[in-house]
Amino acid sequence: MNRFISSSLTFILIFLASCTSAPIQITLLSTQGFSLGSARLADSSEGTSIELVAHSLTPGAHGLHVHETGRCEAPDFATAGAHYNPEGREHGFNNPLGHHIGDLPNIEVGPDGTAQARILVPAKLSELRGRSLIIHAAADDYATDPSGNSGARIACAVIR
Ligand SMILES: [Cu+2]
Ligand SMILES: [Zn+2]
Repeated sequence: MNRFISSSLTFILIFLASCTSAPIQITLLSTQGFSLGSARLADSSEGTSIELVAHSLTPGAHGLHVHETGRCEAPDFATAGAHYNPEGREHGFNNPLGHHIGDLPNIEVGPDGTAQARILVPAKLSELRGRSLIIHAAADDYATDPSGNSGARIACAVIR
């Protein structure tokens, strides 16, 4: 039920955003430079909505974050820096000292290696420009500082 309500709300927010701002489309690249999907970002009254579509991933939960620097360079996307954290907090929704603005819910990859997600980030799109969106090899545990034990950075997109 909660899931239904939140996805309905997200849908409405995306609809409203589509009336008021020009969304941007970004490409998620693997460390070898292949496309692993894309994301569409749009301003809304509540922040920025992200509509993500990905493929060729391992099934299961994968961490997803906004990282502070818009540089996706091989071999490991370390150039993207830490999670976007303008409020100087620790990592994780379940951390009493959390969480980063760049912390996002895990994406669920199906048995066919694809995933779709709609997410709302509590920051204006203009604030996210020049940063990056990253998918990790493992799930974010929502608690371990600074990155939720989510493993390697496997896909990266510059938010232009
Ligand atoms: Cu990350
Ligand atoms: Zn974080």
